[in-house]
Amino acid sequence: MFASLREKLAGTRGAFRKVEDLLRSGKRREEILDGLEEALILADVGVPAAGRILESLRTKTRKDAGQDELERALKDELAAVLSRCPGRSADGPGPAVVLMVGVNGGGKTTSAAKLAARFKREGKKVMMAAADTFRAAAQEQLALWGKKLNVPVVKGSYGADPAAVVFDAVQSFKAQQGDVLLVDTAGRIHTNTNLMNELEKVKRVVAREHPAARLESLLVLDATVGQNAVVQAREFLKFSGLTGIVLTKVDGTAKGGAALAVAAELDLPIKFIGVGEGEDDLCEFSPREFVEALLS
Ligand SMILES: Nc1nc2c(ncn2[C@@H]2O[C@H](COP(=O)(O)OP(=O)(O)O)[C@@H](O)[C@H]2O)c(=O)[nH]1
Ligand SMILES: [Mg+2]
Repeated sequence: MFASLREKLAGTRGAFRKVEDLLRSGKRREEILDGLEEALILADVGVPAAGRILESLRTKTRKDAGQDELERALKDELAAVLSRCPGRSADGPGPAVVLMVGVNGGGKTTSAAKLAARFKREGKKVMMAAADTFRAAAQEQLALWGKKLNVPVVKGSYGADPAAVVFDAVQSFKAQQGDVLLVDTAGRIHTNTNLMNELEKVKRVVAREHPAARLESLLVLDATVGQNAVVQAREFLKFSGLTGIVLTKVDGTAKGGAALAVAAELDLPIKFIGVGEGEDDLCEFSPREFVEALLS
């Protein structure tokens, strides 16, 4: 598992090579710390997070700290940034409804399918709702995943009210006593209604129709856009229901360092990372494991 995460992070590891080179340069602590901030920013960690990490390193390491002490301290700081908002567990008792939200192309539909596969493996009764009614192909894409995973999908018609699709899906979820309902939503909408209002409406429908269900809303962010993931996410923070982040496409990008920028700036826990296009390519996010895979 660890070895495969290391492989999947090959691109991002490349971006962190400068950080490693500095640590192993044999230079004095001062020189290393001076170069480190820039190296972290170049690795897409983000200016605020890089600043905070350096400040901690300066206070927490000894004046004559060597390579090992600096490396250990850096790993601790990176893990601390990534652990800033510990995640609520996605798998508590009782039924759960999980909304996938985020911009088009970020990986919502694929991540919904990956989560469906994951929960199914755990023996849960899983359903999906195709509430992205903006693109006709979006419903079809989820239906195909449903067929492949043998998970029922409730669809609406192209242009239908997403809240109405979710209403139908919740009725059938209750009737069949499902454990997890994954709701794929649109990154854009047909009507003039604001997307965030639309999501609030979907959330209200779930709360009203299935008050016993835990509601989780995962913001799906594409790691390949690097720092822009933070910019993208800000709009979605207007939606009141967010409980966590899925950072996708961490494989094959040099910008996985964006995980640190996202964690530092959004006050939301990263719960999963996407590391490929297949149904098994989703890892539960562990800050320690991520940092060790990145820098060792
Ligand atoms: N390499 C890689 N590709 C991904 C990942 N997640 C999604 N994708 C791809 O990104 C594209 C957009 O994903 P999709 O789920 O349709 O995005 P949506 O518009 O937010 O629903 C598709 O081609 C997916 O196969 C990932 O973790 N790794
Ligand atoms: Mg989609």
